Amino acid sequence: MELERANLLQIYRFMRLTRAMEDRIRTLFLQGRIVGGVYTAQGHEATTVGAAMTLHDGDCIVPQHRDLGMHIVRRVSPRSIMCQWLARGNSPTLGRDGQMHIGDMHQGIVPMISMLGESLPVACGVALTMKMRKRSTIVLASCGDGATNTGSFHEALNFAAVQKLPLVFVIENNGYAYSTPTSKQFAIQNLSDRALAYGMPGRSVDGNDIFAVMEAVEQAVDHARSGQGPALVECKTFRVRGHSEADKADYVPEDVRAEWLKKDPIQRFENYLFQEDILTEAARGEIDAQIKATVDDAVHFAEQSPAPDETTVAQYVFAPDGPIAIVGEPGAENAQHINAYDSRTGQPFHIVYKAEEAAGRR
Ligand SMILES: Cc1ncc(C[n+]2csc(CCOP(=O)(O)OP(=O)(O)O)c2C)c(N)n1
Repeated sequence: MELERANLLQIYRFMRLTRAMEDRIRTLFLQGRIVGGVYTAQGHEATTVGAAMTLHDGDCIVPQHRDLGMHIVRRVSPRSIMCQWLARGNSPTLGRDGQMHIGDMHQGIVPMISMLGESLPVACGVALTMKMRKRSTIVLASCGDGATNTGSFHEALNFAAVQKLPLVFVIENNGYAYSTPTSKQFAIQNLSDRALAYGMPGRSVDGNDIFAVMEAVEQAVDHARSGQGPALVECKTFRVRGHSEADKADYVPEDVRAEWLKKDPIQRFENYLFQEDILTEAARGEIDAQIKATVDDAVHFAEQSPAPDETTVAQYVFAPDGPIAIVGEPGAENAQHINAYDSRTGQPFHIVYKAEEAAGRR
């Protein structure tokens, strides 16, 4: 993949912003300003940002709980993300959730399902829709190594392969599912072997190397977009912090941690940019300042935003009666999800079917 200097710097900014947002989220948690759990992905930035960078506008992502980097690449605003973590009334979930369980069909982001693996059959459904509508768009769905041991993961891979869906699976193998190491989860070396078993190409790459991730995911995306069906990429990475901020991760042997810390994805990419004279000390200083200003603004905006209105607590909890369907193309300007609410107005979408369309859909 040939990348312009400007693109490389943009990728660097996305990775840095992802980490800076998470650092601030942790601080807010320690200050008691964020309630609930905080799940971060320090160390995953090459995987999350690199994978999302390979997509086109109109493609769809189905991210998981550690994929803040994918949301950043898809231009979800830091203000909106901070409102979500601080559970403000104008957050994407209108204050009903305080983690990365967010999505926006206008931006082609399907909100994750908290139960591990369950988002993957949904990703199949979105990809099947694209295929049936003869679109050139694809879906990229991610999950952790732990999620690959659920039945839904295997059903999704099988279904996607049989149906030749335009779907790319990205596994973020960070060595642990909570405290369970991969050696206690499965008896194979590479999770990409599972792809081969279902009849789709699979590759395993260094998930801390942005170039390796982008090259492999781009190949998988090209495969899916060209109508040849799904593909899988396993990105081997490391979660530097605990499963959540409540977890000290003392089950990770010190030598394992030390080895991975030497391979920090942002530091590696930054070294490359300096070596190639793409980044200078002055430019890095400017980027530092821009990122700090963006994060400060997001926190300020969220803190000024209203708390959720308690009189609406029972609203938006249950699906409205009627058919559940995506109207329009996922990721397209006109995409609407009948079970979703517009985060800007807090109003449910009003879906009006034309009679003949409704007949065709049911
Ligand atoms: C079916 C199911 N079991 C358990 C959980 C609780 N849980 C949430 S994240 C997690 C660890 C997931 O590990 P992995 O899939 O490797 O992703 P990682 O958190 O390491 O990125 C667990 C056990 C859950 N959400 N769903």
